[in-house]
Amino acid sequence: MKTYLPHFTTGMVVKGFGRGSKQLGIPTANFPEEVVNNLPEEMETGVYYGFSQVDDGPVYKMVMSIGWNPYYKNEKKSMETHILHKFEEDFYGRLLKVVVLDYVRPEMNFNSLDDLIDTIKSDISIAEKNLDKPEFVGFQKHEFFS
Ligand code: ADP
Ligand code: RBF
Ligand code: MG
Repeated sequence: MKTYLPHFTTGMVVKGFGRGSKQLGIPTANFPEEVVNNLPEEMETGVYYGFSQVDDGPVYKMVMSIGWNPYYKNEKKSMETHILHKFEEDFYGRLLKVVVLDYVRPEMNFNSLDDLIDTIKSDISIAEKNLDKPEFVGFQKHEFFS
């Protein structure tokens, strides 16, 4: 495990870049700039997984992308959480708590949107599986979550 993990953080869900991630079936709840700027300096950009909670709702598994999104040539660093649960409604403006537990891979560039999506789907399977491991399961009931 990386020295800066687990990493606990909280922030309000803000509007992202509006690229239609939701239309692709992979909505990502974006954190505000201040939260992104407060990440540990040593924390590499890339894909991570852990657990997340919206307000005082249930704690769900999540995958997170931290970085510059080379596929979209972003100028701003972002921190986007895709929660592994089907929500009935959007939750912009609500409080999102996350614990980042493990690193999957660095950020990559892709030749097509399909390749990006296939890779994200594989990230999701990895998270889904690994978060059941004994070293991680306990975090779902961590006192950090309300
Ligand atoms: P934006 O560019 O504004 O971030 P997205 O298409 O990425 O737009 O959609 C993100 C929004 O979708 C989140 O802010 C949240 O309100 C909502 N949402 C619904 N289901 C999920 C989910 N499973 N994971 C993350 N966000 C979700
Ligand atoms: N964007 C990239 O440019 N490169 C990546 O390697 C990448 N990996 C991602 C992994 C996950 C698990 C998620 C949720 C997003 C990732 N993204 C990546 C960000 C993606 O470009 C962004 O969520 C788009 O809005 C999807 O349409
Ligand atoms: Mg988003």
